Amino acid sequence: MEIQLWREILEPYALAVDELKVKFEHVQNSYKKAGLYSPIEQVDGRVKTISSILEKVQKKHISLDDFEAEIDDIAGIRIICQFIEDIYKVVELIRKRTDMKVVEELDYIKDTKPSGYRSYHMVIKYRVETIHGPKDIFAEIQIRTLAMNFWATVEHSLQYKYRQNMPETLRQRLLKASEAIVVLDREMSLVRSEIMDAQNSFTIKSNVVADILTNIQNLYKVANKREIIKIQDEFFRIYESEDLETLQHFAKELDIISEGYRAQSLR
Ligand code: 0O2
Repeated sequence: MEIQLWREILEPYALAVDELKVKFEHVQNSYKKAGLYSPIEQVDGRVKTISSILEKVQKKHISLDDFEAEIDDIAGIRIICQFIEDIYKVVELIRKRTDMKVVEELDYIKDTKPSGYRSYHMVIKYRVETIHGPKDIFAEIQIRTLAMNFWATVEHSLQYKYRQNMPETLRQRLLKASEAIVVLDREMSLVRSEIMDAQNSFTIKSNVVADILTNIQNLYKVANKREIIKIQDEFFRIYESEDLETLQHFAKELDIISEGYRAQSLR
């Protein structure tokens, strides 16, 4: 690789990161729009810096000419989940996709690294379209819980600070913290269904409220003001009662009223 060309070489990887981020964020939003609990909480992405690539090339004794084939995390996506169960749902979801091919899977949750690092890694082959034509590249997807991410972020900074010379006391402390994360994730899994229910209800309620407000806004254009005020007062009354079922029923009735006005205006 000619060093002066590195920006150009990394361009398809930047494109892949952008595309993959959009795709996984779309998955997250699709769940939310459907009023469903999303196994994806957050999506991040980055292209490995040239200094980090050079470091890996040196560490792994890779020829600079082969780095694209040998380093599979030049494009990196991180998917953060709330619960361990969500990680395996996301893994299934990725396995089923037709726009990326899984070429390697490493379960560092079941086989925790000696450092205490836990995450699910998937290496995918992904095609990007460049001005020079299509290019297949590797990308690494790291899937972990919020708690695992907290640990990995802190540990990564310390690794960077101490390189190979992390003091033993600190290393032991990080291992202990990693074990605490295992317990925390396990405890959180026990309340998962409660949390999912709460989050589902919240998403459903905000979707229903958004639909009602859109309908009321549209009614202002066609219905008389007295009727709209009556509808609005009824909405506030039901909203304050916090009864989701009644709110959903009200939304359906409002749909029928709006549909009636729409049909009238077309005559
Ligand atoms: P960065 O800065 O995250 O981009 P190996 O050297 O064989 O152990 P390899 O081939 O680099 O590992 O692949 P592996 O093990 O799948 O690790 C790839 C990435 O996983 C790392 O990228 C880290 O992001 C993360 N990772 C792996 N092990 C650890 C760990 O012990 N602690 C933390 N915090 N993260 C880890 P890089 O290359 O470190 O760089």
